[in-house]
Amino acid sequence: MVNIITNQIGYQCKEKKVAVFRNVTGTSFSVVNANTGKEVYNSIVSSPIDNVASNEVIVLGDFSSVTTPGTYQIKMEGAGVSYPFRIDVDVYKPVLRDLFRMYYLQRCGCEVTKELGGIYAHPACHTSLATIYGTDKKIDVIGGWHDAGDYGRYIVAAAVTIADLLYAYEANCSIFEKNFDIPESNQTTPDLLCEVRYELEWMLKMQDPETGGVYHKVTCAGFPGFVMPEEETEPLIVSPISVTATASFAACIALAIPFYYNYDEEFCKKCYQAATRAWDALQDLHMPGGFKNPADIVTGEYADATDTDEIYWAAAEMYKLTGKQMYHDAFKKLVTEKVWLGYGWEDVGSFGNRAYLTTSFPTDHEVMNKITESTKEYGKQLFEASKKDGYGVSLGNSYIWGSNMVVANNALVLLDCYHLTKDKSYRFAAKEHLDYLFGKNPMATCYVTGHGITSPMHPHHRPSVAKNKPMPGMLVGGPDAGLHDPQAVATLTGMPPAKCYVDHFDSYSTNEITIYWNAPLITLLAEFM
Ligand code: G3I
Ligand code: 9MR
Ligand code: ZN
Repeated sequence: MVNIITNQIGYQCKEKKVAVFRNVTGTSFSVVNANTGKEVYNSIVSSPIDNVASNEVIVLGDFSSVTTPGTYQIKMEGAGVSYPFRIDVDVYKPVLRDLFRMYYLQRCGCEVTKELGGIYAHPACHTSLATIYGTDKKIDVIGGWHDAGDYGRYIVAAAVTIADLLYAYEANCSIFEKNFDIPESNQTTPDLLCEVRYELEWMLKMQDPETGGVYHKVTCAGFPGFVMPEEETEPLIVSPISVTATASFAACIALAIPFYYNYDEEFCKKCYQAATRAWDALQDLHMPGGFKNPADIVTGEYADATDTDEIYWAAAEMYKLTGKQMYHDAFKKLVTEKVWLGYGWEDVGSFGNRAYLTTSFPTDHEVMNKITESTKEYGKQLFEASKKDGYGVSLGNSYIWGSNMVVANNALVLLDCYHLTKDKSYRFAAKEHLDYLFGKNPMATCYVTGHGITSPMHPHHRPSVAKNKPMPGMLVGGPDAGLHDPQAVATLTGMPPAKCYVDHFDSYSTNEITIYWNAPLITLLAEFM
């Protein structure tokens, strides 16, 4: 077991750099060149920290003053060395490339070519028509990305993924323009916008043309075995329309439209109509308790009892897009009751806030203040939690299913706070969340497949299991103290929360992957490249 822990992928030259030491007695450490063994820096460690989430006593060593590009290791007498890691300007380029290419590899309804997909190539999958639940009606909902380790396609998951990817693009568009080797690469439209459009086109098909409502998901009745996607041939079923799907659809499409103004006017018009119709449909759509799986469908539920935040997000995006009073009124009414906060498939309030804070249409001074203050307060809470944690993350003891997503999303809140306050300590706290995902965590694992020194080899991801090789560029869910699958119960019972992770293909609650876990990590990376 390694006892000196760093971000395994590396650090950019001028960023702050901190290593974690556990089970050690030494008080000083050194940084050595991994190739020559020559010491380039030495210093002393912090006083001990009792880290409850991992049940460890740890000390920290700051080596930010090492800025010369190279490959290094951290050394402490009697405690061994860390894994080698790089310091350089471009350390995150390869991981960004794979994190983004994952979306191409998750494409449904088209061939993934040998040339671009390697061993994960497959013929067009899920190409049959899908039956609308409870009817004989069949519709074409071919396309989009497979959600996760399963082959379902779910609207709420899609909406937040697209929002994150577009925000990543907005934050740093030049890194997303070309050379990602997707079929549309290097044309006039930037690669990121092409890939996102693949999903948007599918989302448009999920809208009921009659009512404007949006179907919650399309899946088979159950999950298949560990097969490639074209081998899942059970009938496809479109689950009923839901409020969360309809509202997050409206929000996401409204957010996306301006990105395509310069590339495809017709597409923008079509999207505008779709978003407007979804919003209108919401006025007659009520679902107390939220979407629930029909009795005979057991695929992902994305059950979210609270749909007000999705409506809040939709109102804000529709206002930002159109400047129309009715959307403004709807948003103001909701903010008056409560400022919704949070990023993720379940909590989308912060997306709404972001839209309102950046609209070019007139805003209400009081509403603006309320949102700003609440966002700062939320960021401050997360900041304080991360200060108390030895590994620098804001989860406290709460490691839930998809905790790595929470780490990434909390980092986005910290960045929002940094942008509002210009206080750099928020930015550094966000960066520590990135370091955590890339290896500076109690599992000493880089949670992105194919990157770092130790990374998941057995993700709960059907193509990876079918091909017996982990597809690169996927962020796994990470520790889940709830032990939500039999494998987790068998291997993790009694472990401290931050160590409830097992690299086993049966552990879907700790070792699955999803499109909406990669996405906030990409947004976070975009800020640090
Ligand atoms: O929100 C509560 C929180 O209040 C509570 O303190 C905490 C304690 O356990 O639990 C939280 O709820 C958890 C919820 O996720 C939070 O997002 C539930 O326990 C947990 O069971 C639930 O897990 C979700 C899981 O589906 C099961 O429904 C994951 O978030 C969600 O990412 C996952 O999504 C699946 C799809 O259904 C199917 N495709 C794969 C995908 C990833 O595993
Ligand atoms: O593969 C499924 C995964 O995508 C889901 O997140 C998870 C929870 O809904 O369920 C997985 O499927 C398992 C099912 O729930 C129980 N039988 C074993 C399946 C894994 O192969
Ligand atoms: Zn498919």
